[in-house]
Amino acid sequence: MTKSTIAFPPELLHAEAMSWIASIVELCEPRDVYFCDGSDAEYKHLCAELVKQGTFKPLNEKLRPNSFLAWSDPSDVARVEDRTFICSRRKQDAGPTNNWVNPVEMKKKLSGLFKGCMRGRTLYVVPFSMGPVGSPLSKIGIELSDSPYVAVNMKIMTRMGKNVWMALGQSGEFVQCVHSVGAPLAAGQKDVPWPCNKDEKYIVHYPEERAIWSFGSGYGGNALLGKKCFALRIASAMGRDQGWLAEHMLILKVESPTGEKTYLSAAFPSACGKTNLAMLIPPKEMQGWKVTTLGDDIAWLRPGDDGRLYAINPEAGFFGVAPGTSYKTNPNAMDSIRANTIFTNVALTPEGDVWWEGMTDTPPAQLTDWQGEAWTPDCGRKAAHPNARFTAPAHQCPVIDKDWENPAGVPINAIIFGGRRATTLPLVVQSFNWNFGVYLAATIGSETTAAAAGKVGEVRRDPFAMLPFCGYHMGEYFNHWLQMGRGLSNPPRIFCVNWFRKDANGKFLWPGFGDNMRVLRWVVERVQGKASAVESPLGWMPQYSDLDWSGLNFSAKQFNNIMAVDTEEWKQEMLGHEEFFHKLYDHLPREFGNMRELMLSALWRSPEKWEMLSERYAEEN
Ligand code: SAT
Ligand code: MN
Repeated sequence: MTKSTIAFPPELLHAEAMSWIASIVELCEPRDVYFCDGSDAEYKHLCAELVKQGTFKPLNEKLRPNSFLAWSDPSDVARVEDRTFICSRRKQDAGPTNNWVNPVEMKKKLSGLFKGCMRGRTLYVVPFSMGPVGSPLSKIGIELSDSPYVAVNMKIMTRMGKNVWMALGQSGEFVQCVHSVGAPLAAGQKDVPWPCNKDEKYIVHYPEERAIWSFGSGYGGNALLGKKCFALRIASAMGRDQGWLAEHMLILKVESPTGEKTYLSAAFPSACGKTNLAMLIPPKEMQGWKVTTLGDDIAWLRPGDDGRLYAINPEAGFFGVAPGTSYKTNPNAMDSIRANTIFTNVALTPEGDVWWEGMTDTPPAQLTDWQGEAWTPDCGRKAAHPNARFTAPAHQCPVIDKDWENPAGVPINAIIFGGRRATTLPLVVQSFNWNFGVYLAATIGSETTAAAAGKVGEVRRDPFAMLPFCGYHMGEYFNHWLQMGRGLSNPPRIFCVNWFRKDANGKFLWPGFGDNMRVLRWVVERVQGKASAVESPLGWMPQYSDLDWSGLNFSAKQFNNIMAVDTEEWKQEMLGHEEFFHKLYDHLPREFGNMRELMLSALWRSPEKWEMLSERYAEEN
């Protein structure tokens, strides 16, 4: 294949895109080039090809219609953060929390790796829109990938196909995404079911050029470049320059029994049940309350002319963690994946369906595990990889909101930040104001468990749940959030939650799941000015009588335990903030210093004297 023989589709009128595609063809030397049109017929055809090649196993048509199972190479099962780079021109623009290499040097390295890297393979041209095609909040990308697995996943996860060429026109902007599994085939060489490169992996972002180059992995966020690479890392840098926010947040709507609608977005570090919260089913005793889903992972937020913040979900599908998902924990997710779904690294049942840990109470008597080995419940191995995934169209979710594709977005009334903390952080608190909310969001994190590296109980800060996903200096990111607040006359109210507080015996104090609706109700009623609260050094807190307890046996004493603000714990916590902020010192907002001082002085006062804090916070910030 040479660049002069590329058959561009008639809809593609963008000269710059065409010459860029030609230059990548010249560099990577694919056997041929295929332009995806995004049709269902094409999807079917590509899936059939993937079956032929051994990458996909078709699942039982009755049990899991039009669905497929892929098993990856055992070495290619998750994002590779230590191989992820933000190559801004200046090191300080990437900041101390990102890996950085000089872009000139990185390009030299990558042009070596990409030279001829697609030999023997087809290059798929995947035009996609993050957000509804043509929405003023959406952005276009073009991914050039030698992986048909990527092409079919992108069809589910984004708006992909021909009409994107139309939206792009002759001179529209697009993000350049180049992806190779890094496994060229010599003449006559037989392919493997999951090609990847075991020695070299690079997930590289050039934020100034809005370009992404990914080499060596076929998996998830390493390869589906619309997701974390574009919609978070590149988009966060775009948002900084253009006055909007790209966030690692779910979006949901709460509707009250009287029909009032409140839109919430929420950020949590990984393994905090974001998909479960996005699709929450309220307890049956809370008659008439309804939750609908707009997104489970990423939100793009932009100020509207009315001074409110509007959100879209840039994605079109769910790329969710399978293990732990069940009809008990998340029936809506289970219904979303009942058909037309790609499963990766889950186990196969003898009937040709899928299974993973936690899907049913009793595991099947025999399975084929995610590495293709025979599996029985007593074999001592996991049947599914813990990071096994499903890729499913969002419209299959039974509680998908009717506005989930509204090109104007939805007005966000409240933003929730969650931590995973066994101690210290109360169940819920409302920030006094936007700026203080930014401070609290900058300090969220989770305690390390025995399985993770580091000391048990050590807090890993994950500001805004964006640590691996911010495409520029984290301190500048905090400043950008403060700046955004200044431009909003009706900003969302900010809340912090912690579903994971434990008692002295290590037992969770809060039931979680559907019962989180009790907290959401208070949040909604605070936004509407209906619920009362008391002041604490951390913000406004509900009292026992402010929450809806119908159908749950939860005493005032239990509530006080889960809401307690312990001065000694908070002295430690504030030291932890300082230690973390130290890393970002030269770019840290000045406002953060004032807020620390106020928090510290408030913590030193007795609870009887906590009153009027809100006014002091407002004055000083
Ligand atoms: O693989 S993804 O990056 O898409 C998901 C995740 O790791 O959070
Ligand atoms: Mn995520």
